[in-house]
Amino acid sequence: MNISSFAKKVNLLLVSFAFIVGSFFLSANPAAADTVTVKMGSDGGQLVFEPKVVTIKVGDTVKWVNNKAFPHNIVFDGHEELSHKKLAQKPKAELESTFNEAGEFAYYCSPHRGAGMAGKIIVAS
Ligand SMILES: [Cu+2]
Repeated sequence: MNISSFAKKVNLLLVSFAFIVGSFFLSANPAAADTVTVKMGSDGGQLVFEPKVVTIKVGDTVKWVNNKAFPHNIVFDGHEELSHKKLAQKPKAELESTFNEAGEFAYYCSPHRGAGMAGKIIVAS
């Protein structure tokens, strides 16, 4: 082996090493928590959550934004800590809940429950 090909091999080794170390740090870094937005009331004024079903991961936050046909609220039966029972009156008012356990969490808007204003948050582990 001459000097030049030896240098190329060392160089390749260093590049591979840097790549392995780099990917280790990427995978060791836990996925950052996300915030997903759900509209309260469709743009067309329908009494729905949009999107109706949202899938997130543990540690993520759902932000509900007053869009149309308010006031609205957020009620998770049996989960006071996730609920926002006080009616959101103002345009663009925001309500937030962070989901720290996996599972399926159904909720509704109490003034519009009869009209079918309900949704579900699926929290994947
Ligand atoms: Cu509502």
